[in-house]
Amino acid sequence: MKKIKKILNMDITQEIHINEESQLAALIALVPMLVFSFFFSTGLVSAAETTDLSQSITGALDVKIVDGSGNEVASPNVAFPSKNFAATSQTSAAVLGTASEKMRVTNPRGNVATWSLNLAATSGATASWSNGTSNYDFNDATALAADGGDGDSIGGQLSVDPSAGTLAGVGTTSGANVSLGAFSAFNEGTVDSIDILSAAAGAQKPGVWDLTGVNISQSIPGMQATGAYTINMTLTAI
Ligand SMILES: [Ca+2]
Ligand SMILES: [Ca+2]
Repeated sequence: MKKIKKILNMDITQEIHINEESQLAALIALVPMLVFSFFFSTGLVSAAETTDLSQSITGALDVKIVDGSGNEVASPNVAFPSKNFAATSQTSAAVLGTASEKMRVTNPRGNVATWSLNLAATSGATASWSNGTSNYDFNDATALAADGGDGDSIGGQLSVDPSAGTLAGVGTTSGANVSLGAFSAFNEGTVDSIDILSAAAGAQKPGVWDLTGVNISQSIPGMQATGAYTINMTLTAI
């Protein structure tokens, strides 16, 4: 009887041992499932999509006449000093580009450094100063404001000297490699446009520059009738 009891004890012990192994095996089998479940629940299995953001910046090479605050001047004007009627020719001098009417060139391009700024009569080589009834020339090289061999019958010549002008870079713009033009005078069919500023290859790009202090001078024929004369000129940046 005692022996049987011992055997039973042994059997019972064996039974328990079998159960422990079984639970361990079940736990080992559960580990990959737990790991998979962990990754799945934390989102490491995911999908993706991409999108572009876009931004356009527009602009073109430009010249404007601006005031001291950089605002475009509505009706730019260069007033030569008044002259008395005279029997012989005389000259009148003025300045193109002042603190309140600066010539501002804007090059917004990042890949082109070169440009030039020129001055020409808006109506072209046959333009003239006019007070509505009388005229005088702006591109006749004949001495003493006499008429020469050009297409009209009036004398007078406009000369432009940018060389003493003042160039100023706007903001962080450098003035390096931007050059003031040389003295020149309009001469019908020969000099119909005068370069007053030009940027070489090394000029900053993009950049913004202000030009002031370009001296201009006009010869007026003797016996020119009184009146308020005007001629319209165009600044072009190319
Ligand atoms: Ca002429
Ligand atoms: Ca002439």
